[in-house]
Amino acid sequence: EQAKDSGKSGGGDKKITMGFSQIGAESEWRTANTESIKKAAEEAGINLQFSDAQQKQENQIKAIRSFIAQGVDIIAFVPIVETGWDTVLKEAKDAKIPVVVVDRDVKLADDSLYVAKIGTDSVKEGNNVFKWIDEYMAKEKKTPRDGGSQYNVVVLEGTVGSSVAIRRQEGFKDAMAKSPNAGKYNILASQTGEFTRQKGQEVMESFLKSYGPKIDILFAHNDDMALGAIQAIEKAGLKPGKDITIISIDGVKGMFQAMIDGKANCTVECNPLQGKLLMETAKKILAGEKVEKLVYVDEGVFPADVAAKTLPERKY
Ligand code: GZL
Repeated sequence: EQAKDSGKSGGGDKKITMGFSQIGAESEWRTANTESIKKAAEEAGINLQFSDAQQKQENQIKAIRSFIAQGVDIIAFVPIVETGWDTVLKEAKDAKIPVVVVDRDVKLADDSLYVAKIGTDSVKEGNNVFKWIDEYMAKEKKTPRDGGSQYNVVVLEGTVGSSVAIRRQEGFKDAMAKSPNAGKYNILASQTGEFTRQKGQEVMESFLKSYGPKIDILFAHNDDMALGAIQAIEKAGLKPGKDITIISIDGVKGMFQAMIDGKANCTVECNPLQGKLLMETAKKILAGEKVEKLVYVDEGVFPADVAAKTLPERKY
């Protein structure tokens, strides 16, 4: 018997309408993520209703409610923080509108409230950060700046409560705990810089005031905060990338340039180009095809010594 036509497209050739709630424009990475989604929607012939939440979860919830009221065919969103989504996603399910989670994770009582998650493995990114640091400090035979027996580390964390900040920190600490060199590292301070350049600079200024001469390593949860911190380190009369070893996550062009300038040491890629996979997944869902619950996009690790060669190939 012909499945009851819910009036939703995907089966026939009626244009698909997708409601997309993006968190904002806080970093070069986010901008690239947005561009990728808009470009992919256009190429896929999908009508994109795009909403920018200006970093507020309540604006995302409002946007999702308006997509439900509009009767879009499918909803996709980047959850700025991982909790607080159960009610609004239940409303989408009751309205028979499938939901795809993009980039960050949600924590729900009932995982059936979303059909698929497309993004990156934040724990692995955190693991890669520590593994690179451990190899680099050994290879460079660096001595701790305070003459002690441990490398002192400061951390600029991402948005409080975001799955990415929680998992990157977890991955970093797990890899450290598992390393035979765990005793060589001491996390002096760890505070959110909200993924922005401005806040990263401000928090690094406070770290330098409290611990300046002791800091050996900066781990920033994203490149934008690292770029802000580099300005603070220079203002304090120190050499970023030399006095303080700097590693962050994303792999944006600005960070490649900083490495070419000798002011940073490594970036762990987190791939924002998720638009094409999202649109393909949306079409499959609306055509009634089975899709993977969780798909990770590819990502690598880029130390300073490959930065100049790699920069021309970078797409974001
Ligand atoms: C990572 C993404 C993070 C980036 C930041 O998956 O959610 O948000 O690392 C961005 O640059 O602000």
